Amino acid sequence: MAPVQTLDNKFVENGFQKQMKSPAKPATYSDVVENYDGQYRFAPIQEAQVSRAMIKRYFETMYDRVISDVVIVGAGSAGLTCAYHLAFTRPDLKITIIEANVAPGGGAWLGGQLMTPMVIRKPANRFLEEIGVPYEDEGSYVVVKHAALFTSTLLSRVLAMPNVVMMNATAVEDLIIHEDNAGQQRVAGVVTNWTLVALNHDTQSCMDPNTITCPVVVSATGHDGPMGAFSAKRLVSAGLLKELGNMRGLDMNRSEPAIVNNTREVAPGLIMAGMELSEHDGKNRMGPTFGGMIGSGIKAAHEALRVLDS
Ligand code: 48N
Repeated sequence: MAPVQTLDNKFVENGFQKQMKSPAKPATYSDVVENYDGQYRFAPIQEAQVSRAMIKRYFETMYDRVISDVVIVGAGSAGLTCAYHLAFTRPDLKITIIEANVAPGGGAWLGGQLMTPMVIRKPANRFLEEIGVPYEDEGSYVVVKHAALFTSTLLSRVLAMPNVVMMNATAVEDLIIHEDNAGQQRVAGVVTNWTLVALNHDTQSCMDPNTITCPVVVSATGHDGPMGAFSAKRLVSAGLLKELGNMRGLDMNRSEPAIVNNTREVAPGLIMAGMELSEHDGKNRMGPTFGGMIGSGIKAAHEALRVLDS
């Protein structure tokens, strides 16, 4: 096969690529166009290589994470902030995020009523500085130009952490609940299935789930969406919570401190954060301001460490 030019002028011979040292500068589109000889090509590949590259990695990870140190249910602003703080604080922990949507991020892609700017009340702006999200300072609050700038930056930081695995398009459809010798029930992991399966159980005969066991589950499944407040509702049906508190009317000044200060272990082995906690406790909602999610996520990380170390 004739050698072809690649991005940084290196030659590929017989389909085997010479070990390429990283280019002095990142290839830019103009480099590609300048090198373009009218026949821009890629190094050759076999379809099976692509499939095996995905299958090997995904199922090795899945096999490894059936026993995790912490499972975080829900990759919204609270769950992702918890994952970031936990992974940063304890790089030794195997942290597994289970997110039902194909696209993680929950409700934090937009600021409110489909508008894009995101409001975060001080002092939660310190977290923006920590992860590198620019904002406009408006005195008692800050405004991020687009909510997706916050969420995509946080997601990239979390997914770059070597001890974090995220399984999106995967739903938690039950909790693993063990009973100790004293008869106390304790959450000991999650029951999972592909989300498309979880949403279609009534179309087929039983499509059994999978399990992930862990000593601590952080549930941050939000207050709306196809599976909102999942664990809070499951605690009621499992007899571990008498009744759902149900989220109350909007009050920014009451809701945000309440959600941060009440983030806690709501049942042995289960920590609840974010708007799911509003549903569990019957606390107010805050509407389009996200500092409480950040604070709750960080508090949930501290709670998870407390439970792990107890
Ligand atoms: O963004 P959410 O919904 O939840 P939080 O608590 O991280 O953030 C809430 C926040 O976006 C607000 O609602 C704002 C502050 N508004 C407040 C108000 O007053 O209206 O993320 C939850 C994530 C979503 O991505 C869901 O897909 C996911 O959890 N999820 C699940 N993932 C796996 N298994 C499940 N059973 C499940 N249920 C929900």
